[in-house]
Amino acid sequence: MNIEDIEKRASPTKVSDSVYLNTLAQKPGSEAVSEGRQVRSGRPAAVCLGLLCVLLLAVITGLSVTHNAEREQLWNRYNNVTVERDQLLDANSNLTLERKKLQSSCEVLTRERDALRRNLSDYERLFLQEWKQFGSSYYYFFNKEKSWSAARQDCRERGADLVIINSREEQEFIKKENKYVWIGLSDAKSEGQWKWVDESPLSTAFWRSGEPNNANGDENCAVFSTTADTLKAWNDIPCSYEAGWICESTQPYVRRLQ
Ligand code: MAN
Ligand code: CA
Repeated sequence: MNIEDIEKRASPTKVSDSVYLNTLAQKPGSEAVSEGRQVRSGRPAAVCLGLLCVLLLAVITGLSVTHNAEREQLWNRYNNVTVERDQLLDANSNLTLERKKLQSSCEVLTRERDALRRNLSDYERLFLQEWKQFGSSYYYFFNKEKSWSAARQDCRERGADLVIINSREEQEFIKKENKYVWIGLSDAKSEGQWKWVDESPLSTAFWRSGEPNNANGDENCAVFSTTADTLKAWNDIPCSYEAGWICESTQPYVRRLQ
């Protein structure tokens, strides 16, 4: 028996210790083997991870570029909208100003219209007071004296004209005033061709007996004279003579008399 055998017998644990130690001594070697396998299997994963990172970076970069472009567009639109809003605000305040101006001029016009309406009703009253109505016409008998042309001018300035007598009834209506007045009848343009001031020829005539006689070859205007016979009242006399006159208007409004 040698010393080693003695030692094995004396402390059998030592043997097992030595086996244990050997086992321990072998362990690092076995770990290195398994690590080598791990490195070999981790490489593709790392490559994949790298690729993923690159892909992610590319996606992030792309998104960032897109985002920046969109932000730029939005910013431009925001600026445009702001400019448009300012323009609209300006236009709105201009319109508000104009509306106020129009409102005030409308008020002025309304006041003027009301004043004119009052004036008009005054005129109507005056007109009805001073002008006599017969049928569909209004008549005014002037006592002042003027030539035939001046008398006619006076009527025309009032929106009327010298009277035109179209019927026996109208003749009778005028006769009632029994005044020496011009009527709107003349043959100044063509001797013997008697025409009313509206250029119409005589439809019915109420001349005095023996008239018209164109005395002295100078009687071209007709006057309504104060005779006893209602239906024989007209005479021709020189147009330059002065007489009263009768204006006739078919319009309801005639300018205020002086
Ligand atoms: C007389 C007549 C009329 C004439 C007048 C003129 O009355 O001769 O025919 O028109 O005078 O004033
Ligand atoms: Ca005459």
